[in-house]
Amino acid sequence: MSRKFYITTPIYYVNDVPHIGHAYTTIAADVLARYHRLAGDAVFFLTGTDEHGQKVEKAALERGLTPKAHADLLTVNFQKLWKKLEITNDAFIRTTDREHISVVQELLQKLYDKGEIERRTYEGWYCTPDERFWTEKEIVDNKCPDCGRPVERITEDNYFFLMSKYQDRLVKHIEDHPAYIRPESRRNEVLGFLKSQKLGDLCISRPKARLSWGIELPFDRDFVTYVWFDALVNYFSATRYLSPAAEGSSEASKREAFWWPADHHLVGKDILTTHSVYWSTMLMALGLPLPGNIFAHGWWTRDGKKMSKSIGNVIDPNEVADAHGVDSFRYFVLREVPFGLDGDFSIETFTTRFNTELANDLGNLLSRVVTMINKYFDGKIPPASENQPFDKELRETAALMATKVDEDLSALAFTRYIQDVWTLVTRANRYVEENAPWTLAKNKDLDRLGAVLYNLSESLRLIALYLYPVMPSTSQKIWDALGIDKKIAECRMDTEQPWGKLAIGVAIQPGAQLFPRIDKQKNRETKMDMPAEEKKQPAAQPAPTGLEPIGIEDFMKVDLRVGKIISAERVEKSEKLVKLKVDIGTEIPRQVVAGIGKSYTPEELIGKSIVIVANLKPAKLMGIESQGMLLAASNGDLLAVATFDRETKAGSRVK
Ligand code: ME8
Repeated sequence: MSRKFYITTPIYYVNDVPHIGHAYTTIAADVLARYHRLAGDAVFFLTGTDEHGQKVEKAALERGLTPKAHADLLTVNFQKLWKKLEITNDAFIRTTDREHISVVQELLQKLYDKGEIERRTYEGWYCTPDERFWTEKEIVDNKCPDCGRPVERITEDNYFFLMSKYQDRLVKHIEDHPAYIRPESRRNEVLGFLKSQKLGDLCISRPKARLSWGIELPFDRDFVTYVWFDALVNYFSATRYLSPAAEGSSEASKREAFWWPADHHLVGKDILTTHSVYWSTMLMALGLPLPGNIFAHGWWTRDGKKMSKSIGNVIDPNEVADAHGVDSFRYFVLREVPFGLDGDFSIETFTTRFNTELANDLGNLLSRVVTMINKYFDGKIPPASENQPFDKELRETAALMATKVDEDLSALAFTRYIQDVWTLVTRANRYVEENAPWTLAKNKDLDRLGAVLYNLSESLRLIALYLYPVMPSTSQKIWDALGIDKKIAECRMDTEQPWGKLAIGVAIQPGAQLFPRIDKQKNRETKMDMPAEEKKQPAAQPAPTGLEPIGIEDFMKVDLRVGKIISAERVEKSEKLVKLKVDIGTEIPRQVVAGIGKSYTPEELIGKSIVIVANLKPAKLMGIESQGMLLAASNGDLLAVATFDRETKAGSRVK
């Protein structure tokens, strides 16, 4: 029976385009998944998108889309990026999946029936963008202590998960399981917090009147569940319907039992509390086993600054990968910063690592070896006929690397892992100097030259095997170049590990240079190392929406019409939605439901000439059909509806 290995990334919000931070967690998870597959384990690697809640609803509204239509569009950005970065996730979960929703409701009902959820009246300060309540003591000048935006006083009934009663059990679990929260500094932080403060209960509902975009509570249809309750459950729900079959059986309960609990949840330090406190106590209340480990890695900045769309300094992984290759990007993010610490991305450091470590150390090693095999051995792997002290040292370095890397990855120490593989790269380069193969060639000592080149080729075979989880394409290229007719992805580490597996006499297949050096000029041309301000202008055109540019023919598919608002009324139980009747020149006016109720009174709207998307498929908002959409711009919290500066006829086309 194979060992199982279940690894997850956070599910990312579909309110923005993916950036280096999202790529970082996902690449790290991919390296572990690939390594464990090589080790022969049964692997389940899960990633996905978090699609409910206020943030997503707001982002959708700003684009004038329904939340689902918006999520459908943005989730593709993540899926495409993962494909490009050669991420081998076994499944991609979306929290709008029917099966996920049903598991969330099942678990909510179970907790409710067990008395773990209670209805209470709650009064507090609410930060809408962050979707959370704050106490009087926590707010600063009527503003959210986290994001600095104004908070609102809200009194409402809500449902609470009785989290506080699990405080002691959670402390004990963390203390008894030293690997539960990693790295150590984060574990101490969580323990420090849990030991010094009283844990509150967790409000896990939102009244539909305030937020409709969420999973309905099965025991009270006036509420949806808090987005974090929904999101965290993804790790569990996926085992039922997205996991690989468990030992031949695809039955949901068998799969759940086989895969749950996860071995690692990889997360950024920003969401450690939700995972270590909310998720752990939710699982305790449900009577489910806790994951093996929650690893909170550090935060990436750009040239020492926080990345933000408004500054224009966000690193787009697509851009780096397109300019310099996927593998070098994967290599850099894991090599540069020890997993767990904060890191800074600068194109200068990227270029230096690329040119010295990838182009010089590794790329040149391969090209020297294959060039000489071509020249002196007719392009065939020469026999290893001798055994001299340097040879022994090289083999010992390879053996030592093999024992160390396993420990490194068990500790999620990616940087150390790469460094340990590099001890063989460095040793092999020294071996070249020590043996001076060009002198051997000049002296016609072909026996020794053959042995030297065999040992170097064999070292490269092993380097590629171990680098494969980090740099899959490069590693395969090295094997191809050495004439090894196998896919690393289909190999087993233990069979490939022994020294001497490289077949003698096989024709090598030299390919293109692995890592052509980057010159600074090229970076400038691709705008990768320009200061953020300089770069912002030209990049800004298609970037703000995160959507791909379209041609005029696509734009013309949107039927925009002048619409005159003839009636307007608020939708019951909603602060935001307004039901409009709009004359668009047709016999029957259109009914349009728009989320502009916080910015306009119905009276203000009547008589306005606005822009309507007239060929949008009808959608239901809080059960009311909307037969079109109006255009509006977001201006902070206030929306501004697009109107005309001259009298226009209802129904005229807007182009
Ligand atoms: O928090 N540096 O989603 P999210 C390093 N949907 N990592 C970064 C980063 C940065 N600058 N920026 C983002 C959510 N990340 C929730 C998660 S899970 C049940 C729900 C990575 O789109 C990092 O992994 O805001 C971080 O934890 C995650 O993206 C947050 O992604």
